[in-house]
Amino acid sequence: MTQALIVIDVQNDFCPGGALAVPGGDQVVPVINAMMPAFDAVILTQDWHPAGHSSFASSHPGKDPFGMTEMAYGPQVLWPDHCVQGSDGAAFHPGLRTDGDLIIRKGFRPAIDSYSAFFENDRKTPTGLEGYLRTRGITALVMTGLATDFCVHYSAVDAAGLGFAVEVRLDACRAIDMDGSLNAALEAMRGAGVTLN
Ligand code: VGL
Ligand code: ZN
Repeated sequence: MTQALIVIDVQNDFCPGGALAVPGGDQVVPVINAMMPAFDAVILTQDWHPAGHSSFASSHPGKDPFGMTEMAYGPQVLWPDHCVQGSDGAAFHPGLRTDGDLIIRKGFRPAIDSYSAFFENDRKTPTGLEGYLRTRGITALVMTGLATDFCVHYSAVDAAGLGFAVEVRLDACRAIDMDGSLNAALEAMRGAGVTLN
């Protein structure tokens, strides 16, 4: 079995002081760093939005962050401006080891958000990660990072659906938890056959 560690969106904007801070987001950094040496491959993702991205509430006059809108592909949460390409907020947390094998960026298409590391929020545009993993013979994934209830959740469910063995390490994740989104995410991951540890 070839096993990869997937490190989702451990970026400044998702850590305390950031534009879309996840409570305790920075606490995952030492946990994830310590996990890295045990894996055949380490893959990091970066949320990577152009300025004025359609997932930003600021792009929808009259709408507030954490409200909802309707996109061409369905309902979409509106977020504060975050992880703008090249900004400090989009950089990895300075304490995170980034000497992994691959960094994959997502959410760069102006009209589509992307929570999952595999498919964008239209649920069909691929990021390319599946091909990378398959061509490297990787069959098992351990997922960590931010946020448990959004990007980790969608990445884990997609990976399980693609046939990878998926474990989420909850001690290496933190959640946004708006309107019960953490419990819903845990249920969805369990239902998809993801192991929660
Ligand atoms: C994320 C909301 C918006 C995440 C990214 O990384 O979980 N959440 N963009
Ligand atoms: Zn985002």
